[in-house]
Amino acid sequence: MSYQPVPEDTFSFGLWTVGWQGRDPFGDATRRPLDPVEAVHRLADLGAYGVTFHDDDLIPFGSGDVAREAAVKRFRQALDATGLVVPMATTNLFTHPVFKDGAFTANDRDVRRYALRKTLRNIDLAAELGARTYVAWGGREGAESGAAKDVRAALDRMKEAFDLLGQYVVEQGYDLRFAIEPKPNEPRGDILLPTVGHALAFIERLERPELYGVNPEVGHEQMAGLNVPHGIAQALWAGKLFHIDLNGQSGAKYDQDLRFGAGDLRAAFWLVDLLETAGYDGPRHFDFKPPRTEDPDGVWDSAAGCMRTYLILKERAAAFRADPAVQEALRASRLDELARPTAEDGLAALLADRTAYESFDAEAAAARGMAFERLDQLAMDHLLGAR
Ligand code: 3MF
Ligand code: MG
Ligand code: MG
Repeated sequence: MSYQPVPEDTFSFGLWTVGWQGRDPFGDATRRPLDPVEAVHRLADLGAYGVTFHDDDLIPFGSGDVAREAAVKRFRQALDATGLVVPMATTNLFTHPVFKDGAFTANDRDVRRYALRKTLRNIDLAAELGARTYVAWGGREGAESGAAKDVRAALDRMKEAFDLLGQYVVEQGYDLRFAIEPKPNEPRGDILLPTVGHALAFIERLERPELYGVNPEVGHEQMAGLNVPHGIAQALWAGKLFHIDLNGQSGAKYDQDLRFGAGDLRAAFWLVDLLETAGYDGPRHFDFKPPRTEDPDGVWDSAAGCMRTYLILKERAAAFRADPAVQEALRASRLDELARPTAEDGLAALLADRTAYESFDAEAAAARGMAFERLDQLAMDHLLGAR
């Protein structure tokens, strides 16, 4: 196996990922700015199929109309030359100091109106470039202290913002859906819509819930100590996995943005197994930061590594599923029984069934082993290449 990515693998990267200059809270940039046009060419050479961007990644904040048009034209020419597509776009509502208290939920009303206009403007560009998904990460929608944010009022404002964006997309006739990206903290002390579950519940309160799904990020869920494949599975179950941000994270600590598969490799294995078997047909999008130790060659090694690890895990997960010993172990752990409804005979039959309760032998049932350890070691063997 060469693990050489091809466009059919639908790998995409944000301009801000390979373009990250390595500026962090403790140190200055370690790399020069990367021209978006060069990023497009290098990503295409590596075998990616798509590139994504925040408005400000492509058009520097504050650019006039002439500079804006020139930047878009160059970018479009690079897309045409390479065949790369733009499956998703998003808005930067967190870098400029005006967004220090958030955007859609900033206490300042004029900041909220500006944030909406900035987003609507970039939605036009996203539609123009053929994007089908518009991601919204509420990076600074949150607080550091209790009285600073009335969370219920802020959620009203968040709903108001998303309802307006949905109205706009419908009125313009754009073929675009929104994907809300949860994150528990960083850069704010606490961020609103901190997990996949919070975002899914929020979406049901919107005027057009069908227009909105989630864009979970591996590291964001892990920062909250959560099981990523479980969260993704619930999003799939709800029909709401519109997009995904793949990266790596070692447990509940600062936002590491490691390349995909670094950090919790077992979670990455189960995630790839899930995405490849559950019918997810969206892009495999990487949102990572090549560490600031890397020079430009290291950046491209890091990007290539994200795709290579995904393809290796895809192969290992398929081998795991195809292994007769695994299929036997799955039966021994009674996964087939979990797939069967509990009371397909109906409530009356359940109530009349004496074996379900009166004569049920709880002690005997309790004594049955689940055989999960054997099953998990088979997965481990496949993951480690020992089978
Ligand atoms: C931050 C993120 C963001 C979002 C992006 C929207 C800068 O931790 O993950 O990346 O993904 O703003 O796609
Ligand atoms: Mg992130
Ligand atoms: Mg992200």
